[in-house]
Amino acid sequence: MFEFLLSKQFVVVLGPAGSGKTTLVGSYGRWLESRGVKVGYVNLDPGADYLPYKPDFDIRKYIRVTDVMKKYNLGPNGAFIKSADLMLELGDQIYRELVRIPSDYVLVDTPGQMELFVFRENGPELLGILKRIGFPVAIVVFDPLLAKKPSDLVALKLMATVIQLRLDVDSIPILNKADVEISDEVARSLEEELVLMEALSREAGVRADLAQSLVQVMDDYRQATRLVRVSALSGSGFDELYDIIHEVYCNCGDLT
Ligand SMILES: Nc1nc2c(ncn2[C@@H]2O[C@H](COP(=O)(O)OP(=O)(O)O)[C@@H](O)[C@H]2O)c(=O)[nH]1
Ligand SMILES: [Mg+2]
Repeated sequence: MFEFLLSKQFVVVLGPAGSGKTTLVGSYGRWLESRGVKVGYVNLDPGADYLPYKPDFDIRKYIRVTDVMKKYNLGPNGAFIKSADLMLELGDQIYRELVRIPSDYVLVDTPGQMELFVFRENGPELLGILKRIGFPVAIVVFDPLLAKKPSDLVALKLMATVIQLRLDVDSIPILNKADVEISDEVARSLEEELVLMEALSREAGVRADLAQSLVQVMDDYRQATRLVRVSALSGSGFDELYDIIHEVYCNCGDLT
């Protein structure tokens, strides 16, 4: 099951604040290690407090949000934006340090404020660095709070698609916190696209049509269309997560 490629694989973990990125990097990394994979860890969140893993590269060595607040006399929001821009100046340094990580499988934790990483320049810049070193793939972690109704699932897949477009990297949307209950309808819609389409047709107004059309478009253009459920706390779903990441890497599986 665990094959090794010649070049480094980077699994870049993205997602909204609080979705469980940092927890997942720690627990998925331990899960891989317990199966004999030598895992490297990268923290790119300058605002991180506690990390449940030992980073091989930690952006906080160069940039800390609390220091940026003081140095530039900024509030938290301004300091996060400034930190994102300061990261850009560290490109060569980051490249040199990432190349030296002695693992072929590297998990990359990203800033809580996903939009700063994706919509400013540091995200695309970082992905460019990773592509010079090896093969990045993005997993986009969502909280089940964002999956109350079937059209929410379409919105989540669409967000992952936007990330794919913006960062030019294959992205895999996943629903974390599988221990938190979701409605039966949403759970069945996750399993079966026909159920999803049928559920969408019952939603009100323009949203139903829009969501159904988006599903069609994403089926045509995305590699991974199924939404994997995992729990970063219990480790449930990690087998499936590993498989889907692997399928995207080798572009060989049936992901629908
Ligand atoms: N119930 C539950 N909570 C989780 C899970 N994964 C993470 N969390 C919690 O979600 C919160 C945010 O997690 P964190 O990893 O810091 O999110 P990040 O901001 O995306 O890095 C923490 O309180 C975690 O304990 C999970 O699988 N289940
Ligand atoms: Mg985090």
